[in-house]
Amino acid sequence: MVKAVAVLSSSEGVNGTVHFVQEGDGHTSVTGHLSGLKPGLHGFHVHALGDTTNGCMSTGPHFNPVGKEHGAPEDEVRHAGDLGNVTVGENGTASFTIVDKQIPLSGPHSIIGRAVVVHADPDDLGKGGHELSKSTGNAGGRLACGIIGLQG
Ligand SMILES: [Cu+2]
Ligand SMILES: [Zn+2]
Repeated sequence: MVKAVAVLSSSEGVNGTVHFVQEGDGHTSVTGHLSGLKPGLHGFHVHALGDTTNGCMSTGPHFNPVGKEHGAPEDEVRHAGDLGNVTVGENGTASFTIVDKQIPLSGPHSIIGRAVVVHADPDDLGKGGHELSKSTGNAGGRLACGIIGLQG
């Protein structure tokens, strides 16, 4: 069993920890806790690069190893990194578990060394009709990010 963790922080007071566990059947369980966010939906993705030299901007686009358009987690056409939205409650925190089969922790499409990003706005899951819907889900600014690293 491979495990990984990403620690998110930002100067705007958004913090969190996201744990990843690759199950034997190829699915990865993602369990996260975030705080300091405004209530509502926030886009949540794996971005391609584990580079935060220019903050979350340098984590690149959504992880997309097979060259598809942006979509919802349950869609056939989606970026591997498209994990949809997390729901933040009135107290500004979110606790969630996502199970996904396109974000392995080993092999050629591994997400180790890439980054998780939480956005300012909801991800429209490719269906908003905005010019950015098919690339980013029009999820707005990158509020916080963390590099996905192996965990013992
Ligand atoms: Cu993103
Ligand atoms: Zn995407």
